[in-house]
Amino acid sequence: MFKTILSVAAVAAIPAIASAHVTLVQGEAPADSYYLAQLQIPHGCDGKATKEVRVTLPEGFISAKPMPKAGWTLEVIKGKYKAEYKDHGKPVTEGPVEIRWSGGDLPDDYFDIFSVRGKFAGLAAGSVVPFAVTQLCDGAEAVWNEVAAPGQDAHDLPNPAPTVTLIAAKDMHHHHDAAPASITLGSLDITPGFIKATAPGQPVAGGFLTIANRGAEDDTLVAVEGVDGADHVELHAMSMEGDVMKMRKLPDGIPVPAGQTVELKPGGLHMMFMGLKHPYLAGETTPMTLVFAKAGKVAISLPVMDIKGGMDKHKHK
Ligand SMILES: [Cu+2]
Repeated sequence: MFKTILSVAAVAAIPAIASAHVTLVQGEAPADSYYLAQLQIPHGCDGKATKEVRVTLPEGFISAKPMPKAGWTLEVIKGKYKAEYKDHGKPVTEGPVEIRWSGGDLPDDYFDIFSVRGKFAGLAAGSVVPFAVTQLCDGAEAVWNEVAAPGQDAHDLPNPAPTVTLIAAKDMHHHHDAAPASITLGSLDITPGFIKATAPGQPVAGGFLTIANRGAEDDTLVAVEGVDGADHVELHAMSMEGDVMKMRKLPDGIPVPAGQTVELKPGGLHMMFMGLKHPYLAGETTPMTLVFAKAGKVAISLPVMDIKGGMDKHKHK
């Protein structure tokens, strides 16, 4: 587990003047992925209103785009990166290195969020990445640029830079499936399973989950909608006939009888994601909406997992 930069206890222990530091809303992010850096400015400089916010973008945070804010003038300062990075396969050597929002007025009693989106490149999981911030007020400033040395506790710094800790995409994924939370819809308990990862060019993918009907009424999973990356979803059954594995489409859906648990699993009932627009990659999570005849609709996310066998063996028309 990673430490958050500022615990609640630490805030409470520091008296009035530094009652809160500038922080990032999301303190963890997967390495080599997009990140929305949302900087929370909790107060002014020594009681004075903030008129300008500057953030120095860290090396390895490329192709940045700030979010404009009403009442503030936006300035993007560009420069050379220290290294060459790849963005969508193209080399990138320069881009935004500092963002300034100026001409605004953020009273000491209010807080606000300043956002910039970019992509982490070339930074390993475990990196603690600082976004140094300077607040300019009338005749005063607050600088948040201190970075903890190895072995030092960031809590001991009077003016720490807000930081984000990069984690492996796999760790993110494990965060999700460590406790596969069931989702309740009426008398249905739905436990997420997974989507089987696909190779480039593979047209279909199988999806799996478990539905328990705790009620007294039969229900039916009739459709799956709104799946990113697939044209549509069909509900299928698979069974052995002799020594041949046969699959059939279930146009009326998958029944979920009262008091029973129905498991969609490799080699049996499954969701079939048809017309894939891109491969499903292990470690990703795909949201979708399940539609039941009686219970209605519910949103769910399934992790993509690299599991061999099962779906590879048979053909779809
Ligand atoms: Cu199928």
